[in-house]
Amino acid sequence: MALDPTDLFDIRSLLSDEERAVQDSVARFTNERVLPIIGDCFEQGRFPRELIPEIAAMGLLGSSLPEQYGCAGLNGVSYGLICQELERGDSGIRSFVSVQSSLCMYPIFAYGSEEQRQQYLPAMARGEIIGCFGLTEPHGGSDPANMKTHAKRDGGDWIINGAKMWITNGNVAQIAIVWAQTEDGIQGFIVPTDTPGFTAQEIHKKMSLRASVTSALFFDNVRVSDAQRLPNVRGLKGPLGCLTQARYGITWGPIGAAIACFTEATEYARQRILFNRPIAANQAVQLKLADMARRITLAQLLSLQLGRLKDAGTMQPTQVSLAKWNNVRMAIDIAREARDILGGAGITTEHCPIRHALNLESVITYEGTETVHQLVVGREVTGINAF
Ligand code: TGC
Ligand code: FAD
Repeated sequence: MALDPTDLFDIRSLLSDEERAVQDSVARFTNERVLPIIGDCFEQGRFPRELIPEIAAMGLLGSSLPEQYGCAGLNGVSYGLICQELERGDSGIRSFVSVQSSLCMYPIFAYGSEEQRQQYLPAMARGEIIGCFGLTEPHGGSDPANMKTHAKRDGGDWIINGAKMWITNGNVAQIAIVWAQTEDGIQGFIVPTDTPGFTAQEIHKKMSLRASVTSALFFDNVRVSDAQRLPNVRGLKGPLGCLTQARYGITWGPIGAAIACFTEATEYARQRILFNRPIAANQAVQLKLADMARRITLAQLLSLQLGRLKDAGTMQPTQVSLAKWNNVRMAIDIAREARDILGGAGITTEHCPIRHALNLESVITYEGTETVHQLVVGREVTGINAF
């Protein structure tokens, strides 16, 4: 029996019926709603906001959070498959869902008060309130411990000053989860984006993640009440805990981007006739395609096992770092190689590899650069901190 080139080890057979159903419904959404428009969105530098209600109606926002907050209550593997199928469309669509789910809803769920959960989570699951996550600052994102943005107590309020940089959804969001230095260490605040003193400025001229909104945030004496502070976490482990959730999803997403590029390159290579035969008949091209299939298979196995560890409650941040490093590197290499197999045709957005390759330049940088994740793994295996 012929094998599925995008699932050579029949990893789908390891999924539950529910996980397969989630994957199929998101795959359908990507095929029918994302793929027909995404090349134009990328070219125009436009995030397709019109998809938000459908994404919400499918239960993709905060999908792993409990049903009592209006969320789908899915497991970690299902969340991973959602990321994979969305990023098969475009990293920008997956980014939107990652930020809303893992970086905004998750901290409200994990570190927020019950009132905050009730106030925000159901509306965020419905897509009526969109969030952004402000951790990175202009002077350097890899070292968030060196944060300059600060919040000072003023009676029952807090006054926030500072700036954040490269913030996904910044100009789309109604609330920002803002991490700020306080007298008691780093704390998180839910800041409505219409609060006086808050400004979001969209970043233009991007050559990557063009179908996503990226912004700089400025805080000029932004006053929020203590009820807007996330009460149940202090210190860098707050934002890093959110990053672990989002990075987990990002280990899956690039598998989708890689599958899209691999599929397009394979079809093209079978049809493109040069020297009187398809270019796929050349050993040099087959080696490239076989290597893509090998690397995709390994990444799929890595993420599935990571998801099973997550669902068992034993997943460790170092494991997430290794998988983020491996899977994003796998995808960016495949996207570039696929672009090459398409020759000149590969440089236009008529074909997906160049768009994915450019997007993956962001994915390999955000949520911890490749080097940061290599050093996390290096620290684990040597016991020596190289940061
Ligand atoms: P260290 O000072 O040792 O630890 C501080 C505390 O945090 C705990 N911790 C973690 N907790 C949960 N998850 C993790 N991954 C954690 N890593 C550390 C740690 O146990 C400690 O807790 P405690 O109780 O002892 O205080 O910090 P470190 O040396 O581990 O961190 C250094 C380093 C470089 C790894 C870290 O700063 C880092 O990861 N830097 C990269 C920053 C980053 O990834 N920024 C991403 C910004 S958000 C983003 O990019 C969104 S893009 C989204 C999209 O559009 O899809
Ligand atoms: P820097 O930290 O300045 O790093 C520059 C270079 O130095 C990198 O190559 C890095 O690997 C290297 N380096 C740093 N430290 C070391 C070391 N110790 N040893 C060796 N090499 C080192 N942030 C958010 O908070 N929220 C968001 O929603 C968000 N969305 C983003 C969306 C996009 C499209 C992009 C591009 C970024 C986004 N980010 C977001 C920011 C992202 O997390 C940061 O870009 C990333 O953490 C790296 O920070 P930096 O850009 O300041 O690079």
